[in-house]
Amino acid sequence: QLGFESFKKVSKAPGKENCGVRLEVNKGSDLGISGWANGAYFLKKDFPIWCLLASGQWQSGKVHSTSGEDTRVMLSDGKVLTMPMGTVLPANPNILEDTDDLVQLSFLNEPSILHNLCCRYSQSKIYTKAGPVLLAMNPFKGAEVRGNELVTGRGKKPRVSSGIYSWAKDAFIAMMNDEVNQSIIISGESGAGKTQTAKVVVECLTNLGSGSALEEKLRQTHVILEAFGNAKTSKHANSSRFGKLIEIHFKPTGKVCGAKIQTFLLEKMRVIQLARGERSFHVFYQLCAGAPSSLKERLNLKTAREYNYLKQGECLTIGDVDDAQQFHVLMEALDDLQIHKDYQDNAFAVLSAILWLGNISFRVVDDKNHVEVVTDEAVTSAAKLMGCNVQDLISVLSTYRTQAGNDNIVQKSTLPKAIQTRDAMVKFMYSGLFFWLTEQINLSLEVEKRNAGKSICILDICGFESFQKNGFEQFCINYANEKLQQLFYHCAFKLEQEEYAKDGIDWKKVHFEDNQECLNLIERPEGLLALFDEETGSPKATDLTFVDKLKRHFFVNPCFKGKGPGAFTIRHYAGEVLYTTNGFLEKNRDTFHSDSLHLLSSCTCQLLKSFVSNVSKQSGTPANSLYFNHVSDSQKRSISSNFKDQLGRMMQCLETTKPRFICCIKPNSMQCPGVLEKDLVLQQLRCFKIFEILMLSRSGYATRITHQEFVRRYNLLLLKKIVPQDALVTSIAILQHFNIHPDMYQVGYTKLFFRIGQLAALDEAKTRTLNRILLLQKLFRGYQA
Ligand code: AD9
Ligand code: MG
Repeated sequence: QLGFESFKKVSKAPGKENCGVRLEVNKGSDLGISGWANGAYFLKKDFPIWCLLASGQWQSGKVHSTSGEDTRVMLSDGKVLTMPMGTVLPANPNILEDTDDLVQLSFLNEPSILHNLCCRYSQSKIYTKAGPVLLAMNPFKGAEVRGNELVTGRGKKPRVSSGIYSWAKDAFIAMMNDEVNQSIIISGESGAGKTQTAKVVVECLTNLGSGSALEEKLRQTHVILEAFGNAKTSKHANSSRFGKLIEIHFKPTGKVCGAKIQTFLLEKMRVIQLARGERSFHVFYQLCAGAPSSLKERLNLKTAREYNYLKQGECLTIGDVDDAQQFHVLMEALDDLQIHKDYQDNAFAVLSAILWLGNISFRVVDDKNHVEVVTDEAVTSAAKLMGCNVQDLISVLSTYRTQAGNDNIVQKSTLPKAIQTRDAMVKFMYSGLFFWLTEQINLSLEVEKRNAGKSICILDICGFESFQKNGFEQFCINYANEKLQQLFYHCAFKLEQEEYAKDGIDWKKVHFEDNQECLNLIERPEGLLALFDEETGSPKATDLTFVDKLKRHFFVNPCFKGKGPGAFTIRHYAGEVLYTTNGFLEKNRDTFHSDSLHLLSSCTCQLLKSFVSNVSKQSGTPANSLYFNHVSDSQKRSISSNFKDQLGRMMQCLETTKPRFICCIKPNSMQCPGVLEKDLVLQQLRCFKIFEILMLSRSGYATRITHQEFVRRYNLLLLKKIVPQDALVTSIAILQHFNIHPDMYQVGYTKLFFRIGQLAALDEAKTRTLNRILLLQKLFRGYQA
């Protein structure tokens, strides 16, 4: 994998006598044990190998004989084949078959890595480390089969697999030792398991911080946010249609002391528009199916199939999901988080009002397509639930004002304009409700006042999406994923290698292709977003003129391709996506009329009123705020510009922490337990650049620590104190005292760099020494007594 290089010295790899050697390459750099793998070294009789068959599949076998360029191999099924050079790769000894860290593999090649993941997956071992990254394979089955790797938390029933528990513990320990806020970024495509993994991580962290009350509250938080923010898409029946950042705060002692949730990127379009086979947010169906009869009566609730907004997707139920029962689970969660019953009623009234607004019909009254609102149950129910006058609602929906000199002229709306006004109001109401809920949840989670402690945040956003038809929403989601991927590459490769260079360390540089080109296409000053904004602001522009503009500008851009009228493709890090621009400009404008805002502020429904005051609050949005779902006329900012700013802020926020990454992998597209489609998994591993990360981990130094910190932590291990108190000198003395092999670390100008796992050995020695000291003290006290 590193290419061929000549070498002059071969030595055994320490501790790996059976499966590896070290090379000193002519340039003087040290390649580590994988360096010899691509030579013909392994092509000797009976060596285990992988063969690339004509079908494109890798099959295991062993070397039978070699002659010239060709190798005779015996496949595992007994067939003997002659394989040309380059189609045979070395396989790992069986003992490494299900190692829990891929860095441990003697041979890092695609078939070996896939084989390891397959073996582990078949044993329900879903978490595997790939150097600094944790891979999580979606088991598509319940918690009871989380495998035979269960751990017991502090005094709690075992729930979580040790693979993820110890990984989360590393973040916790790093926060405690290094006193740096940590973040855990969970990525993966839609349905890969991000949200479930986020829940498991939260459980581990609250458990580590002995916060069982908070853990329970956070569990109820997931229920509420999933009811209001998840929906069935064509790919995933419980897809998150928003992003969330969960901050867990700890006291300096390590005890959990509170949490905060920020939600963002809510796909509010889903309330008004559904693709076939998809559903709106779960809560609507839950409310219709599960509301007790008194509530049903108060809200004048019908069944889901009677509402236009819900029935347009032609999909009202999900497999064996019982929406009515889910409603009771939701009510319980709202109660547990102490959201006042009156507020709950208000929130359900807003939901019911939204559904009735969707049933309002318009009558065309002239040949110019002007409309009037049909005065029926829909409009009267909506007005009643909102707490406004029916006539006021009718006039906001069917008329608009223009200014002629000093006069306000009221004109009738056309049908599209009336529908747009109504839908904009609905989107505003729903996103307002969602934001309000997040605030309520936060009130309940802040169990103790913030203190001088640190935090760990967990990020879970909508995964990368590529449907047959992709619109504005997919563009936003994929752009957000592109940003996260950039942070991932940045942390995993760029920063890592820059740090080696800065500290004067020798290492083998690993080249990788990042996604900067795609982000440039989207973000640079003359890029796609800038052109999008230009068109959005131009009254004459249409979706078609927008695509034409893109085609002209990005004619030669390798990440962009124009596709027929009104469509284009972007080559994302995770594959090419075809976008159809129908509705792009209008969605981006997101016009929300000030008349609608006035109407809502005059409603007797307190919740609706508060949404309006939140908009004004938002004009002075704090720098670290992540919400941006309310947009009004007055702000005159397109959704995409807001989106870009918010993403930028989110990135800044994450960059102040030490990010760690969990890459969720979807093993098959049918969402079946136990099935692993190798090509699908391989494609995801390639997107995450797992192979390159492993190469870097192998040749690099995963752990680093300043000389001062190292001395502070391990000085007590030195029996004889060193007199000149230079940190660097003391560091080296400690290393020598413990006979740490020189291959396992490098001494930089300011820091020590260790290979993976080395510091753990020192930590163990420290614990042993401390225990001995404690025992001696005890004995001494006993002796004195
Ligand atoms: V999306 O981007 O929000 O569309 P996610 O969040 O990546 O997506 P999710 O976590 O919701 O996917 O997982 C998808 C489905 O896989 C879940 O509904 C579960 O049925 C299943 N899953 C995922 N992870 C686990 C797990 N650790 N244990 C059991 C799991 N089932
Ligand atoms: Mg999700």
